[in-house]
Amino acid sequence: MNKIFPQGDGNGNAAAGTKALPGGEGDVPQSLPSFLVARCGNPTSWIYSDQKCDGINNCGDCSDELSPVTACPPCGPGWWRCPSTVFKYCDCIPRVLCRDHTQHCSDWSDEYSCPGP
Ligand SMILES: [Ca+2]
Ligand SMILES: [Ca+2]
Repeated sequence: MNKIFPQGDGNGNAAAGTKALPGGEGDVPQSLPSFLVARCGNPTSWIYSDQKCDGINNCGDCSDELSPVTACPPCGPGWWRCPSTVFKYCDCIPRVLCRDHTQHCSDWSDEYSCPGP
């Protein structure tokens, strides 16, 4: 990924180039422009802004996906709205997981209500 890092500290030393991955703890990206960064419900966790409302649970607690906390739009046409049983998703799952004979919604609606992909 191409991310912007600050210049040296004025003494000719390049700033440290190692950053924790998004979702990591402790390394708050204060050097990044604020529009690139979104905070999770856990203030020590952060994600890149484009990971907000993308359907994937990047924060680990879904604070990047759940409305009204994050004010995400409703599930898109390729998604089925339900309480996910899969850690990776939040309140929408990809419709390809519908009718695959595996439970992905806590109410089983992916197998019984969802019309399929
Ligand atoms: Ca996300
Ligand atoms: Ca399923």
